[in-house]
Amino acid sequence: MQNLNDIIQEAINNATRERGHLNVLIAGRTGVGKSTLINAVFQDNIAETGQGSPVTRNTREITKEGVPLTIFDTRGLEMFEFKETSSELEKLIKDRCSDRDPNRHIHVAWLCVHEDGRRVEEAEVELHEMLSKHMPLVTVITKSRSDQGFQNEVIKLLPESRNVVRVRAISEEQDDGHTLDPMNLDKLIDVTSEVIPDGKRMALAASQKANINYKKGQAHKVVATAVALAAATGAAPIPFSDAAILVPIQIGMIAKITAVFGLDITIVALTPIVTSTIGVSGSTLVGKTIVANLMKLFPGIGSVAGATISAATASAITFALGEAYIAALAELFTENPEATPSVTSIAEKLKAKMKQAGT
Ligand SMILES: Nc1nc2c(ncn2[C@@H]2O[C@H](COP(=O)(O)OP(=O)(O)O)[C@@H](O)[C@H]2O)c(=O)[nH]1
Ligand SMILES: [Mg+2]
Repeated sequence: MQNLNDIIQEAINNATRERGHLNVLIAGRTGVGKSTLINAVFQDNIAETGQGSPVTRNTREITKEGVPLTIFDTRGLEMFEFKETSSELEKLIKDRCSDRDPNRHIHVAWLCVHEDGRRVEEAEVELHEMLSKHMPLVTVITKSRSDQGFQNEVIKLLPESRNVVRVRAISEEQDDGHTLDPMNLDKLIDVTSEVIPDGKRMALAASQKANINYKKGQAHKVVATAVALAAATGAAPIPFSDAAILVPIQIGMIAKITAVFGLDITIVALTPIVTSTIGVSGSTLVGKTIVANLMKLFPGIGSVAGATISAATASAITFALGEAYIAALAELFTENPEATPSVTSIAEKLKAKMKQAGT
């Protein structure tokens, strides 16, 4: 029988590997709002607080510990010096995109043009052609407040764009006293998700803070996979004493949901969440205890018929646990999108959600 710590560590390794790493290139003239957009969309104000290092004269690579994202922030792509900066950038892109490790490829580019100017420059047309040869390109119209046909013009002038999205990254006070709220940042995530490789969606869900529903959607997929696995193990009724085979599936699911929400997936962070909800301590050898505890926590769901658990019960408990965890995290993130919830608050919220589901 496996030690709980080992099961949690294995779940963390799998979740980290499956989540992978996303690389986003953000291009556009100085002042169009790239840094503001990055801070509004991604975790932890990464443009301000992240580690930046120059990779070409005009491109910075920005990362932040714990966020599975690298941003390539390009500057100086104005007409002046354009040819030179563009070919340096293309060299970097080719280099990264031919790397054997897909975690090093640049998976998507956002080309930012601002609505104030209502102009697309020749340099931007060329840049869009160059970028779209190597990766899917989404054109972002920043500082949107009044379209006046500009979006259609952008679609015409930058035809290789996979999508054109109008966004507003920060709220804006109008002269007449009312404010325009940030706009379409969630849509930008949905549109980006459509063009990146499947395997990068967990990393996108984790890295961004603008679209809680997107995190939920990716987490639901994790639950569906775990439920199918649980059902398969229970295809022949599981003798109750062997019910521990469900435990790695469920802890694996918890780790992946944690990863999708962009939370810390270290043993220190995950162990209290697992142990406080299922009521065993870290050094406990996992037996039927955990499953028995889960059955107690969800009294309404499934039952032990004689000495066995059916496939239906195995998947029902797994589903209830996964959905309770998603509901708990979604609520914490909705209440406070800027802050990372503490382990204690997560464990408490999860227990409350499990109680609701069980009654
Ligand atoms: N009103 C408004 N101002 C914005 C928006 N996005 C950026 N800005 C402002 O535009 C200026 C340039 O933004 P910045 O992010 O530094 O541009 P960058 O040079 O492309 O990184 C700053 O003063 C921002 O506050 C927006 O959505 N609405
Ligand atoms: Mg900037």
